[in-house]
Amino acid sequence: MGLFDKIRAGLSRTRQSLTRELLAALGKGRLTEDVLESLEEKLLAADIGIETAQAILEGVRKRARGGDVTPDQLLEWLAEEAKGLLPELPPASTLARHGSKPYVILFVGVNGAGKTTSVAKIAHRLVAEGNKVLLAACDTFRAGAIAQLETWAERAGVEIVRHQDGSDAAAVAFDAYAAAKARGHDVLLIDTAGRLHTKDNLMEELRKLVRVLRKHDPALPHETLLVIDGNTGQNALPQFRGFGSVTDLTGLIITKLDGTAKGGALLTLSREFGAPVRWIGVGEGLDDLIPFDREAFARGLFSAG
Ligand SMILES: Nc1nc2c(ncn2[C@@H]2O[C@H](COP(=O)(O)OP(=O)(O)OP(=O)(O)O)[C@@H](O)[C@H]2O)c(=O)[nH]1
Ligand SMILES: [Mg+2]
Repeated sequence: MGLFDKIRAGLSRTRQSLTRELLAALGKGRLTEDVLESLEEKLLAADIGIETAQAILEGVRKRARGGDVTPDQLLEWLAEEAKGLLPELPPASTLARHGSKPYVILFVGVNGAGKTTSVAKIAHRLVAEGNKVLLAACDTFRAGAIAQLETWAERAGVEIVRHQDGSDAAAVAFDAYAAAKARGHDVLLIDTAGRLHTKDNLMEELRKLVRVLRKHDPALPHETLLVIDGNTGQNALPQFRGFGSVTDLTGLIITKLDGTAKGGALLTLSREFGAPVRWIGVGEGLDDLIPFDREAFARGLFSAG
């Protein structure tokens, strides 16, 4: 499956309910104020935020110039407007070629968001692109977390640096960086424990990890990705603020889009959070993480079928 087909398949739940509702709201194809209002309701129901929905519809209103619109035309316009709201980025999969070796990516997020799986999926992809990848098992908190990452490392065919359960996560990160440097790894991916952004002591632990890592190099980590469960929708805003107060978030990973009809929230997250979506998760397998592509995403959200 190509990138576009995968994104389309991953978004099918959101798209199918959204498209059906939008076309029902369009009725006879006249874009009256009433129809626009009910289109707005449908966008909001897909968890697209109010400002984002209004911006999209304002674009559609201008394009329609008071005339009629066919269902296909409406979807096309919606897709184009949605795409225009998303930042244009270089593809995420080239992220390891930025000249820093090892290139370090830290994964953070609340419990069960999909951090460990995303680490494995990105490792898998980077290996396929010819990179030597190392994983740091910095979730020393949850029982079984290290073993879980080891299993994924085996599947992805990469090495891992680990200490014992309950050990200091910052020390693992420090050692992993030294190991990556010494052994010539291109990329170091750091898995961390799930934590609630409201728990001060846990957030302090994360702050410490970053501080200790920076003893190697103040530019570390090169990226910090906040992993968000797609089912959280727009409610992810407090998570973004909480984690963002501890470390500069460079991007988002939205997981589990395959299981939610709230995929529209991604438009708002990307636009209003000020950190771009870099990857989206559309399944549990190693191949089910896709670099975010605004064109494919917008069309995957707004198209028939
Ligand atoms: N369907 C689907 N499931 C996913 C996706 N990403 C992760 N999962 C599942 O979500 C569950 C939690 O994933 P983990 O990667 O363990 O999450 P985590 O953030 O590391 O969890 P903690 O370490 O406990 O905080 C697992 O059952 C994954 O298989 C996705 O994109 N789609
Ligand atoms: Mg985990």
